[in-house]
Amino acid sequence: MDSNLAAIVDEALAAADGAANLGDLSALSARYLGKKSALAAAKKALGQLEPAERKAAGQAINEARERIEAAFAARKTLLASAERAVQLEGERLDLTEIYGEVRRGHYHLVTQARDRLEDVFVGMGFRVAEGPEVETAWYNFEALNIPDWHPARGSFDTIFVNLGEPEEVMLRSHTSPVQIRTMENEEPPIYIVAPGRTFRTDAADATHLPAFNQIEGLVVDRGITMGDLAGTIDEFVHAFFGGDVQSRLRPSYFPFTEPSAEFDISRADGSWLELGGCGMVHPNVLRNCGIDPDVWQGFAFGFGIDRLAVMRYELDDIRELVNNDVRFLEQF
Ligand code: FA5
Repeated sequence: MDSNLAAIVDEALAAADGAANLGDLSALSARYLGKKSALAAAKKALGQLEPAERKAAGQAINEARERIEAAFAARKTLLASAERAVQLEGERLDLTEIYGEVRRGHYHLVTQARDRLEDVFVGMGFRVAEGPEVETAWYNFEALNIPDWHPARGSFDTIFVNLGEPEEVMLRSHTSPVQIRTMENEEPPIYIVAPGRTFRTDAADATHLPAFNQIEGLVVDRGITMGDLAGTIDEFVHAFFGGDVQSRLRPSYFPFTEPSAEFDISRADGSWLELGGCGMVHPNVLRNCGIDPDVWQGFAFGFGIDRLAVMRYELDDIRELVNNDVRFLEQF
């Protein structure tokens, strides 16, 4: 009986090892472990043995079955993974065949400008903050000292969203709401820049886009003066454009800064180019955010990133940035 069983096991193990695929393996498994197998027959024959012999013989048959089952299971795992690898290889799509040679892309030039701006400001000690693109009238206007009767609301050419009260929810028309969100949530001193998308009803032309990018700067600390603002802008302009470029402030008006200024940068031909607006944070704005203007002062600035890219890369038309013509974009 024992030598007979050993022969069955040897034969079954060799058969499992030799199975070329899962189909063959399943047929062999039926032959060595199924109802008509030699093993099943041996089990049936147990009944004819003396009770004393029956136990040991039964155990031997069970052990033989376990060894055969283990061999089949191991072979099954191996064949299944090999068959899967063949299947995956067959289904693999070689996309390079469709597009020919693989070309490496790069960031869009507005993203490059934005990344560089962040690098320069982080190098100067600012932190990058963010805010939502859909805003309420409180953040886009009220808290920035622009009540609903204020004529300045009109100058922002706002795109309103049909939600809640009329003119209550809008696509932000500038990044200045991030000033409010930051001051509401953080204690001074505050040194942040907030780049992001902004939206206005402006029709697209050579210098305007309806969806464009701004970067906002905000500093709130003790003893901050207009000199700090001018120095920060000058430092930034040198770091971003290089040592030869100068900056200047010109008096202007924004409801959320007092005094307010536009800032320009010098061009090679000696003329000046407007970059954005800035000023000392208006005491009403600080108060709206629960900050005491007798203790804390601040300055803020905001300018267009797309316009900055236009200047830096000397483009003729801002619309080139959104036409998505790869032949144009891959030059930068
Ligand atoms: C503002 O949006 C103020 N929030 C800036 C500011 C911040 C002032 C903090 C004081 C303190 P203004 O509307 O001028 O200001 O827009 C700022 C810049 O955004 C412009 O100088 C310009 O560079 C850019 N910009 C405005 N409209 C467009 C447009 N349609 N397309 C492209 N760039 C634009």
